[in-house]
Amino acid sequence: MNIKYVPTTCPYCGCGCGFNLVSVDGKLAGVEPWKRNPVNEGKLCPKGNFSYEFVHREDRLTTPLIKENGEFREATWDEALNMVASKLTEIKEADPESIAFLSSARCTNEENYLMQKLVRTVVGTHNIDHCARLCHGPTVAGLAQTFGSGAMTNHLKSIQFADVIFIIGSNTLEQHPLMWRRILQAKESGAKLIVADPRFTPSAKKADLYIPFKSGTDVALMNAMMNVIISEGLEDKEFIEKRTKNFEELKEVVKNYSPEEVADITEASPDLIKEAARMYAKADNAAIVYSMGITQHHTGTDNVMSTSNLAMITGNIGRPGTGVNPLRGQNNVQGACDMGALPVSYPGYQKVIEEPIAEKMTNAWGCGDLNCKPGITVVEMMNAAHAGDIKGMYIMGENPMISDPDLQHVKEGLENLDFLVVQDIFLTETAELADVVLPATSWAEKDGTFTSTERRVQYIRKAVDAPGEARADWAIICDIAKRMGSDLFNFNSPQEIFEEIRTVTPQYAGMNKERLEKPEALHWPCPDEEHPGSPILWGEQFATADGLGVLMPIEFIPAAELPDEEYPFTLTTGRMLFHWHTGSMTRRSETLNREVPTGFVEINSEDASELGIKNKEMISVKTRRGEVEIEAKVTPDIMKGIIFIPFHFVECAANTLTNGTALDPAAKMPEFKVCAASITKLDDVIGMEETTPRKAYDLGK
Ligand SMILES: Nc1nc2c(c(=O)[nH]1)N[C@H]1C(S)=C(S)[C@@H](COP(=O)(O)OP(=O)(O)OC[C@H]3O[C@@H](n4cnc5c(=O)[nH]c(N)nc54)[C@H](O)[C@@H]3O)O[C@H]1N2
Ligand SMILES: Nc1nc2c(c(=O)[nH]1)N[C@H]1C(S)=C(S)[C@@H](COP(=O)(O)OP(=O)(O)OC[C@H]3O[C@@H](n4cnc5c(=O)[nH]c(N)nc54)[C@H](O)[C@@H]3O)O[C@H]1N2
Ligand code: SF4
Ligand SMILES: [Mo]
Repeated sequence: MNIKYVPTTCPYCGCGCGFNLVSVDGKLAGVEPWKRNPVNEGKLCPKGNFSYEFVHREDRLTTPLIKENGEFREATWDEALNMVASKLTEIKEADPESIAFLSSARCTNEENYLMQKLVRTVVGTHNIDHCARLCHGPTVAGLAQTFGSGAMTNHLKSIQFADVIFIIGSNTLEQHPLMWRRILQAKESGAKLIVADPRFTPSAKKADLYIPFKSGTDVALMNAMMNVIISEGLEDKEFIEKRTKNFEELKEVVKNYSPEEVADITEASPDLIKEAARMYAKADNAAIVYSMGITQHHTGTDNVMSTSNLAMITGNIGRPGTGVNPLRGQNNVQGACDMGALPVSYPGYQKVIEEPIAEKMTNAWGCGDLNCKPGITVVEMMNAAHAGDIKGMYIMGENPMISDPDLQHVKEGLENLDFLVVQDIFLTETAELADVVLPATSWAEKDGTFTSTERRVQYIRKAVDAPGEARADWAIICDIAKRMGSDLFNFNSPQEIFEEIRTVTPQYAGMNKERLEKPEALHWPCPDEEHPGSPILWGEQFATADGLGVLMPIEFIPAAELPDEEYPFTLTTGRMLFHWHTGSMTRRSETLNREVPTGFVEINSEDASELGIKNKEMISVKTRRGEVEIEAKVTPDIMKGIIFIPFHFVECAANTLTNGTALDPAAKMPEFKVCAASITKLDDVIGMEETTPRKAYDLGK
């Protein structure tokens, strides 16, 4: 018996936990703790623990597929790669701007780097984006304006030094469990926890102070907290004076947002807002933790900048236990952004619109001229496909047929393409629509690096062989580039790619193999080999041109679609502990899927009793985009007037309902967290006396 322990990094969330994958005779058998790993010290959440279960599924993609007369047939790699290369070349020759690429936060830095290099140097467009757009796009856009750079300011461990932790719009316990462990450790040493969320989540239940408030009113809530802080003289005058600008303008705006004045908007108790403001401002060290509750709005960037306002006027930045901490979602969404899988930036956030940067990259890559026209974003790509302006699309490791807003619109867009390539590990709902499907290897079958939410760059290591003919994403991209005539993709290993990344990504320049091999790893920016890395940002100055933090006076703007007579509820969407996004992996994991086999809609107990809806009854939820039949989960843990659907389940897909038309102007984020919905009892619709719960969705073997 041949048993191997391979230390690697979790493929799910941005916490970036490490563990050992255990293989027995070439097959994964489980995971074992990696106790010396400083991120999680041997602990894991259920997704990490059972992350190996989907790897050997019988329905993994094992050969390339080509669609003929509406049916897939198996193809050789040669055939499939030639077809992709020639089709992309044909569309590109007509107009490079009519091709769009979705890169992947599930793939490695090396793979994202190559994807954007292919798009820029071979196709000649900047039409590349990925799920960060639907996630922390507003963080990148917002914090770039206020701090000069958009990433988590502190590392995870630093939260232990906080005296007060303010969580807004993050269900940390379920979505970033090993960050939550640090928060609990801080609580054990006396830190106080404030949680603001429309749902009384498992995280909120552990709070010392919980503020229920209405989805889509975050700016009003945070302005009210600042109103209290300033009117009671609790601001940090020295920090404001020395490190920031625009305070007077901010003061002028927030003076109109007293907790009493915003009560109608937020439905939050003025007393709770005051108490929260005082707790946060009076703490020696206070940290803000946020995630999708803040970003997924058409005012996502405003919401983000409000968090930085709050931190800066109280001087809570640049020290352990403080900071603005956006918890990045996917295992490598930080890295995919760092690598330039974005329509506006090259690796290291160097802007595509700047002529000297284009010249620098042309020289670095030895390629032809690079243009300075920013590309289009995820939702814009789908709109352009719909309109016939985008003709070809290449989707690597994303499943927009469940994860993008307004699925009917997405489907029509993808069906309208002349050519769609999907590169995935499973035949997803999106891959079903492709002309060519390319089988990729999973994280357990390849080497490379992921960058976690705390800007820590860590290795993943191959533990087992890929099934059938599946190939690593980086190798597939190199082959396509070569077949499209490029000689800039002669890489034999992820390490070779990483060496090139270091030369063009200033933040990664000092990260060599020897340093990354150590479990302590490195946090960017790490500009040279002597630099120790940067777990905490903005201790002395910000990354803005003059080094000052920018306070942003922000007025509250309501959500784009508000409840009315026809659609009286506010629908918000999100996630749960046991499932991951579109379920492609967690629903194929027996243990995880057993926990929660299908979706549901949370509805407040009083609302339910007014409508005569019983727990577990099948009901219909409808919005202007569509309708789903779904099981009711009647609970006091959600505010009256608000309903919540986790978006993991195709049979009752939340995104059939969500609003894809209202986009954040800076970040192009759709409003996943608010739209207007109505609820109907199915008995009323189809005249049934009793409805039986639907059988769990069957994903086959
Ligand atoms: N188990 C699991 N973990 C995950 C993921 C997963 O799919 N499953 N996905 C990962 C990814 S990519 C991401 S981005 C993160 C996301 O992590 P989170 O942001 O924590 O997850 P969500 O459930 O989307 O939303 C968080 C909270 O926002 C609240 N909320 C709803 N509307 C509003 C509002 O208007 N304002 C505020 N302040 N709060 C609101 C919801 O009630 C919810 O509790 O999780 C990562 N971790
Ligand atoms: N309603 C609603 N919608 C949302 C959200 C919400 O809160 N509400 N959240 C949004 C957010 S924050 C996010 S991040 C997105 C996520 O949206 P997606 O990124 O589309 O979701 P995933 O299910 O993570 O898709 C990843 C795909 O990559 C594949 N994959 C896994 N590993 C590999 C690999 O190594 N190589 C390749 N080629 N493929 C691989 C998986 O099989 C899967 O199909 O969803 C967004 N959509
Ligand atoms: S907390 Fe995140 S990184 Fe850690 S085991 Fe769970 S899913 Fe994986
Ligand atoms: Mo995300």
